[in-house]
Amino acid sequence: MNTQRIIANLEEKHPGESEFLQAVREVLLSIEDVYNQHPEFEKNKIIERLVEPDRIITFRVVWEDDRGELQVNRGYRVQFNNAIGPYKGGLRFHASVNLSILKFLGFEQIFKNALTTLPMGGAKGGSDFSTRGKSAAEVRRFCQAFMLELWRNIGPDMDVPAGDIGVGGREIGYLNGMYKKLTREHTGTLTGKGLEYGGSILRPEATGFGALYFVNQMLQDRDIDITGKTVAISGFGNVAWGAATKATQLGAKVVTISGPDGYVYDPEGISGEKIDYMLELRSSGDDIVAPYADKFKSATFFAGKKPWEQKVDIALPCATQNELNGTDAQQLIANGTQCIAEVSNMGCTEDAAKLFVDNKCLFAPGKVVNAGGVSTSGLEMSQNAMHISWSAEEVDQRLHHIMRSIHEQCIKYGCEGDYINYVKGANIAGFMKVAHAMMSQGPI
Ligand code: 2IT
Repeated sequence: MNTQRIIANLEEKHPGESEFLQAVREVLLSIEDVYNQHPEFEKNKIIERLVEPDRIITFRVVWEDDRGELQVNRGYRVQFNNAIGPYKGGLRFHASVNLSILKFLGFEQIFKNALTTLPMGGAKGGSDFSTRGKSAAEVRRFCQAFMLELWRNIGPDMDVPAGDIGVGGREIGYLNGMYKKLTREHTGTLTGKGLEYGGSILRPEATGFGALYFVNQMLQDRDIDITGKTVAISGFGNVAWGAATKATQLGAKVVTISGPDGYVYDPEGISGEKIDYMLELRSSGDDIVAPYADKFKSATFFAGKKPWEQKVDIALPCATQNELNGTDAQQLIANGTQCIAEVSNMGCTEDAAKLFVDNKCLFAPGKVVNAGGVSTSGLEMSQNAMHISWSAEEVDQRLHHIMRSIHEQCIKYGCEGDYINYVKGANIAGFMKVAHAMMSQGPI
């Protein structure tokens, strides 16, 4: 494979899509050697096919705000690759959403989903609509208008959306309600549903819980005990909440959370009612964490700063893409941080990720660390298909098993002497599965 040529072609074709190009570069550079050892990949034009989505659907979403004024947003669904199963991936509602971001997320989702061991293809969707500052009625009207267009393109064996940033239980409820109304079928076409209408127990916690199971595996592999370790978490949404909950349960001490306004440092640990307070902060809709430091006197708020400047043992970006840059990485390395795990998708910039790998840090990428979320969505699909529901123990056991299996795949493909290159391991393992599935099914 001529990686440079493929990347140059893509850059020429999609000049503005910086996030998508970044995600593609990371995968191609990881798999280059393996790819060149298998001439059948080249012969089947696997890379050229993989970087082109199966299809992209864009649509207009018109909804009425509380003043009676019409608002127009753009909706998207990027159905990237269904070689190993129905399209699967979240919906992101955020003002920053554009095609580059959804293509990067959809591309990452292909490999992530392949690693989960479950039969799911890769997709992503969403809208440039932001729930911030919107009333509950506005969010409901938007979700209904969004589904009015999307419903023909999804289905339980075709494409199964879920949540992502800005799309939680409330939004999935409205989306599912409208889908059910339009199709007259109650199928498992969305995941992240409420427990009363087909959702899986543990799905809200799953991304954060799975991430901590994975981090614990990474540490145990190096004979490091997580008990008593300090943890910096960014973000304060559903993923950060799940990660803080499980980190605390495992005996670690979470000392930061963050929002667009800055971060709070709480040396006494963010546990118990403080974790519950994160949910309250989130549901206020203001998207700020500063009130935490007013409520809990042990905490200090740092306006406009990121938590990576604090000296901690474990760093967990849980907010959004490229939230940890090269300068942050240098700071973490200088502080002797023992483990950095991306819980957000592509949480680290390219130079930050490269610094961690070059310095042989214990570092893992989002597509393995956060795979517990979509895995539990896959388990929700299984339960829906069988018309049953599993207990918390059953789901948690399966989640554990999946995260262990992902870790093993990283070791299998990522061993470089006594260093485990999780980026390389994840990309090769995911790629091999998808490439073989594509070749078995012909040039389509
Ligand atoms: O990034 C992700 O894996 C998600 N937002 C979850 C996707 C899903 O289908 O549960």
